[in-house]
Amino acid sequence: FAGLALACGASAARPDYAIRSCDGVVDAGFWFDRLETNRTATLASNWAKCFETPRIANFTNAAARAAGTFGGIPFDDSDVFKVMEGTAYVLAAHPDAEVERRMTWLIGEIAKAQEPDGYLYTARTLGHHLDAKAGWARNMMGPVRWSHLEHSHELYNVGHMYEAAVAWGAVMGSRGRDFLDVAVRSADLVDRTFGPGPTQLKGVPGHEEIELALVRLYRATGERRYLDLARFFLDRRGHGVRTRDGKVFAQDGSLVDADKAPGHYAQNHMPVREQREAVGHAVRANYLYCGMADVAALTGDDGLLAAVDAIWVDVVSHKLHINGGCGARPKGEAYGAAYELPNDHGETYLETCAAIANALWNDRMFRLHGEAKYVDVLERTLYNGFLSGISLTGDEYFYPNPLASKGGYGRSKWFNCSCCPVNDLRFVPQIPKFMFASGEDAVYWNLFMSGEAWVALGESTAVRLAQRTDYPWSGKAELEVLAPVPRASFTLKVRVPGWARGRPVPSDLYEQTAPSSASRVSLAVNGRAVEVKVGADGYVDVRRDWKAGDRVALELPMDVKRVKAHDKVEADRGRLAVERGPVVYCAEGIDNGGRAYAARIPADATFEDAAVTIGDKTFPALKASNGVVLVPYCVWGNREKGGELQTWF
Ligand code: FUB
Ligand code: ZN
Repeated sequence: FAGLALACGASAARPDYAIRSCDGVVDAGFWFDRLETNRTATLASNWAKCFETPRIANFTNAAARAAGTFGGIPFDDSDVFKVMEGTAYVLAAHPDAEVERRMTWLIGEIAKAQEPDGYLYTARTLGHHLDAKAGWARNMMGPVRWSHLEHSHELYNVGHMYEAAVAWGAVMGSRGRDFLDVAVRSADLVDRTFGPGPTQLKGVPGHEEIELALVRLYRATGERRYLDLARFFLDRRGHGVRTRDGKVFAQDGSLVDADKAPGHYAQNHMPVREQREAVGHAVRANYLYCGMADVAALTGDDGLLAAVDAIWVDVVSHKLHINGGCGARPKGEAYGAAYELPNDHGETYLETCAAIANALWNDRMFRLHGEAKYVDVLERTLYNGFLSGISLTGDEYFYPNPLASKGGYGRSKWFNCSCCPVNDLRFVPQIPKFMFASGEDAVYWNLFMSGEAWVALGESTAVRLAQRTDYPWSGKAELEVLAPVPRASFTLKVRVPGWARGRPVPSDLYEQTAPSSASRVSLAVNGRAVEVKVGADGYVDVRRDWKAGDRVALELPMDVKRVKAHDKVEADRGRLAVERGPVVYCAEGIDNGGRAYAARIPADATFEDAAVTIGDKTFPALKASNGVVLVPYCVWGNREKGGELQTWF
């Protein structure tokens, strides 16, 4: 690792993320239900749609070189890759010969669809760019390869392919080599084509994704060129647009209105190292920030680190919706200005993909810095603005996730541009890995979900941990040490969520109106109380020699909290939101006589426990003393389609 850091010309010794993720298995409770629904319903619905629409046919047609047969949008290839990535994760835990056969067949078709030099982009292979009747989708592509990168998604698509191939390789071992070979052929072509050399192209992907994917491919293959290429793409952004005093200038030197500046949409307005604010298309942005964190971690590049740290502060201080969603503006699916946080359907966006990318980014920020504030943002996103994106049946989806609606908005089975449903499929199986993490001499207990994991400590020690909890409906969670091998002297870092300490987000963007309930957090080891002294990193440290059978009991007070937004947030001014634990509550028309949008709850209302039944499940609800019924925001819209919604009262 030291050699690697030196070889990168690292400015600090940062050989990789300081903290490692752990593969966990969730086996009961809240997330188990969602994982099972993902496996049994979302997977099938995604595959069916990819077969019904031309998405998979585009690959089989490209494999047969059947020119003129392309259907859909050029970035539809990425939907298939995301489905394949999600399927790989599902198969890892639940082998299924039929699904494995389908994957193997499709990988074969993709390999045939790939052109001999490694180019893979079915729209061009099928000649869609030459089809005069093709309409707007044809204009997404330039006349020749890589000539219209702002919109072609040529690099974005293969980025998702690399992620799928790495996932498949991890599940299948040497039997997964075919897909990795496709990825390597593609990455080698991209590496030959783009780079600093005099004959190489200098363009950047209009939609980031390949940067983080190249890092994954580097990790899977050990091929250093892929990491260098990721860094090259990062460093090429913003080239040609000069900045002075924070102002943006066009290439001819004229001052440009920041919002209309060329490149803002794709974070291409200034070099990434100079960027300090989140701008533009939110999915692109959040994938970019993931790539910046990855490259910073692997190279010790402090310039990238400073930029991504500052952008994170900008998002959590000014641009994060209460549901953890990102991207306030429907136009351009983009981040808005500071405190521009509209709530209503049609006025806000909060794409499910942006929430997923936000979660992936915050996991990386946590692994860079080891602070619980990043997990607070991750958790808020998971339980609210991400999860709302999928129906409880697992086969209907939101693309935008508004916080209020006058009616008429509901989930759909699919979209023409269907990036979100396929992203859900690949993201849900990754959630268990956020449960625990490990540092050199510490285990981080980050998220509360029932399940087990092996946690590696250093190179030679592993600990098996299990947790049991009804979180997020109960604040009690119990951790059991199942197997320390061979020794287990380490610090258990117990996260005390910001919401339990009067700090719902790591900024002053939202605040609770009641005093902090931190004093009522309790922690015990083997039945003996431990002082709850939360460190500056957001954890209570419990250091001891751990042995099998040790038990840690955590209890977080699950009071109903009222939350107020910063005064500068016009959309929320004079309003309060209601939360309990990590869960944001909302009012739906169906529980409130059809009217929820204009529902009012007095600021001093009290709440009593209630329940709603959705399908065969019962969910906790709240009944305000003036009669308004609230349900967890993530389950809204599951009983009535197109009903009214309100989250800020
Ligand atoms: O451009 C590909 C995907 O389509 C984006 O990530 C989504 O926001 C949607 O625009
Ligand atoms: Zn999406």
